[in-house]
Amino acid sequence: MKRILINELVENEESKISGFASKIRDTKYMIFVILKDRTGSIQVSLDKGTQEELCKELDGVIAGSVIEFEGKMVLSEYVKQGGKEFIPSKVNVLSKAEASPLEENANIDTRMDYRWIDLRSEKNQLMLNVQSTFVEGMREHCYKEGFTEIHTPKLIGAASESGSDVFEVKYFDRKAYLAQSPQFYKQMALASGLERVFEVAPCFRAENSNTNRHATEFTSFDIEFAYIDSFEDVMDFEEDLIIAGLSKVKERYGDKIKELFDKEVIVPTKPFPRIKLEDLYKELEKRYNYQIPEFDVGDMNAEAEGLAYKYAMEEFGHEFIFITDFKKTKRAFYHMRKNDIPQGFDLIWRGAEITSGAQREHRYEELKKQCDEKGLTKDVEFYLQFFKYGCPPHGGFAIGVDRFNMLLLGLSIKEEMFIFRGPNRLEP
Ligand code: AMO
Repeated sequence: MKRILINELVENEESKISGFASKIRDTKYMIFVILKDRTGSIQVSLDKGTQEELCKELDGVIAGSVIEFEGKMVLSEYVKQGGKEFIPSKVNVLSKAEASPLEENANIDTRMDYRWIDLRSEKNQLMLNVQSTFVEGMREHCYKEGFTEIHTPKLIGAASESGSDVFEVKYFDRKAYLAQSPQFYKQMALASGLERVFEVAPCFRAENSNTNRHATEFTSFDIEFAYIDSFEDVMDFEEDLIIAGLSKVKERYGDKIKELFDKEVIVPTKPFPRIKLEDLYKELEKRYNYQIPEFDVGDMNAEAEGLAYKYAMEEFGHEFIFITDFKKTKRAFYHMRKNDIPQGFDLIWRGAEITSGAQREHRYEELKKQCDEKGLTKDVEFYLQFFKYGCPPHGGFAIGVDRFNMLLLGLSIKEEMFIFRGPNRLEP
């Protein structure tokens, strides 16, 4: 008999189901197993009087075990689990579990030690499925818009993202680095004649920071496309991309997210508000008496991001806000500049930066000048070559997938990631 899923069970039809036993209750006359698969759960009821042999199969079997049952689903007004129960005629214990070392209210670090058990909860299953659905919605949008998915190397010969620290690895008799971003290679794809590319892949950052939004390895949804007129085109595309991702999440899981996380999935309207950094500073000062510290002038910091969100909500009733016109000393060398202003942006959502993006400098001479200015030319010699033999004007951005989902569900990044990597965390 072929396994069927719990939500496919038909009353009184002989069927086979299997899954984790999330609860086993052994009473005087009955044994009740709550069996869970990816579609839901059902109570399996065994009568000690009439099903003695079957009950014996469950001797010493505790919650966490994986069990297969053959039998029939019947309707019962006494059962809480959706008024349905499963009456087995056969029991097959596929994997016998030991007692879970994870107590119900364990702290996040203990939960991470036993992450695979922790992830079995309904909330965590939803969290992972929401992330998958968000990416699915964005991928679909990219395919629809003529994008090609690429896979760039993560082992590279030079640091790929100035401004963030890089992990060094021993590479035979020389040094290699873990890619901080696919930045150089997604641009190379455009110099290769692909006009629109995306990649969903890990980025590695050797940032020794323990915040609720930084990981040393995270997943980035990277976009790069050619023949743009300005970075406005890049922001326009990001609006559509996020709307596609969030629409899919809302449609599939909006109610469940409200129920389990008490968070509303709001599909944003277009256009998202856009503001120049200088104007934002003025608003933050006027409204919240906030002044950016000297060190961060020309850039944002965590506090300013929180307030920018507050401002966007108050002024525009919008959860998203694009910030533009950063200072050139604070932005990557590859941003195109106009009147000395980097043609880039950050996107803030629910109090944190979820994206950086820009129109790129595609003119070899200009780019080389900007590299020289930052003292990088030697390190990025290979990258400069991409622009020597013809390259269309282009731009792009990256969305931190983990950070996005964390904000969507109101979690910390440790709680949100499938497996978190931080300065003190390399296991499991
Ligand atoms: P940036 O460095 O701003 O831009 O990264 C893009 C987005 O990635 C996420 N992010 C992180 N998420 C978790 N942990 C971290 N340590 C971390 N660092 C960044 C954030 C951030 O907005 N090459 C450019 C993008 C581009 O211009 O296309 C870049 O990497 O959500």
